[in-house]
Amino acid sequence: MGSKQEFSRITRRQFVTSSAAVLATSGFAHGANTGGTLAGQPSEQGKSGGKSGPGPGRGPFRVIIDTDPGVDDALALLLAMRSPELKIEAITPVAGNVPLDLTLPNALRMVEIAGRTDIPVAAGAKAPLMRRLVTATYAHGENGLGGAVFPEPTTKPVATPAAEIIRQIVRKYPGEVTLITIGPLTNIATALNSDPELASMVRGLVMMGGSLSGGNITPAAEFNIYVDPEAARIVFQSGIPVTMVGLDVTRRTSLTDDHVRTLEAAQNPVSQAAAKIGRNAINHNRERGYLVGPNMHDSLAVAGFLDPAILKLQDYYVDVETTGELTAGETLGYSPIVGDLRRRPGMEKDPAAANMPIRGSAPTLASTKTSPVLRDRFVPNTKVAVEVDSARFFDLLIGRLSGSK
Ligand SMILES: [Ca+2]
Repeated sequence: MGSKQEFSRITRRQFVTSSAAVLATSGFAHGANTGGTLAGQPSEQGKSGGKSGPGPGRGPFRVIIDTDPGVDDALALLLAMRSPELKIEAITPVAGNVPLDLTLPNALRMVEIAGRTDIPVAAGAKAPLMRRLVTATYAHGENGLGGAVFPEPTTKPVATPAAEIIRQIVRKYPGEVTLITIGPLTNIATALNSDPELASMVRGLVMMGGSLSGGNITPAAEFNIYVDPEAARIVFQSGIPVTMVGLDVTRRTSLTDDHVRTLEAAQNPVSQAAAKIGRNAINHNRERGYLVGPNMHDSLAVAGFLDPAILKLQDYYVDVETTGELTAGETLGYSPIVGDLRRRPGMEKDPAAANMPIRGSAPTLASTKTSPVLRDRFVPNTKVAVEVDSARFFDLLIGRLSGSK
């Protein structure tokens, strides 16, 4: 798409979202979660103050889950498929934790285990937009499920490729579909690139990805953004209201032996599968000497969408480092009220705070650029999860997977 066209679209959408975003920030500043609804959630949920729990009778919300299963993806998918609030229009596997020839059958396995073969599974990208695929078998095992073995799936993916099915579903239900992305953003960026109007028809995007407090695959970058930073940048700059559920909160969600024992005790196929994957993941972490985890990164993005009270959100302008030799995939969060350049409390309500310029690196002598200023004003494009109620999260996750909630 043309950059000029893209920019005007972004600007329009961001103006629309910015007023609501300022309200969200002020709600957070008062220690309340009143404005902290996740992108894509209907306004009724916002009015509830974010305190009412999930349950039948709310929704259903149309979602597409883009995923690279993946240990925590598997549990996130099972959680989603056990949640009556969600109308899952499609599951779109992408290369990430392991190659597509594993993430695709792993997604199909989860659909079969949950008895939800009614959900279309559409094969996505085999490689990032502009980079060689880097996988995370060190964390997810060679099969992507931490070594937990399940039968070959008999269900087949639909013929339509992931990016195309995303485009078709969003166009079929304009303004209704929330994208829940728990892998690299290649499929989403491909869909957006194929259809310049698509972003304006997406209700919201809730991602597991990014971090404002250091990475996990490099000191700078979180894995999903690291794998395809160019795709992530397209998403953040698309104008879609984004909720970023990153390492800032997901690294506070360690699965424990107690959780797994609860799953093991529940006699249903989903809890048994989740227990097997969880048990393997815990053992794998111990063998490798990790002090924490395994973290349930992806399940937290799904759970936060189901129950807004699990996360506290704060407005940021988020951009992605794409050119760094060591830092590609780093997410940078700009805010007038956070960090060393922050204003005094309450100042975020003052329009002057929005005059904070968005700065990039100092221009090099070889560059034609003369100023580091990328934008002359602060305009939020992302709600970043900054706090998590981990107990509430695990109550929901383990409750849903074990069948008690
Ligand atoms: Ca994932």
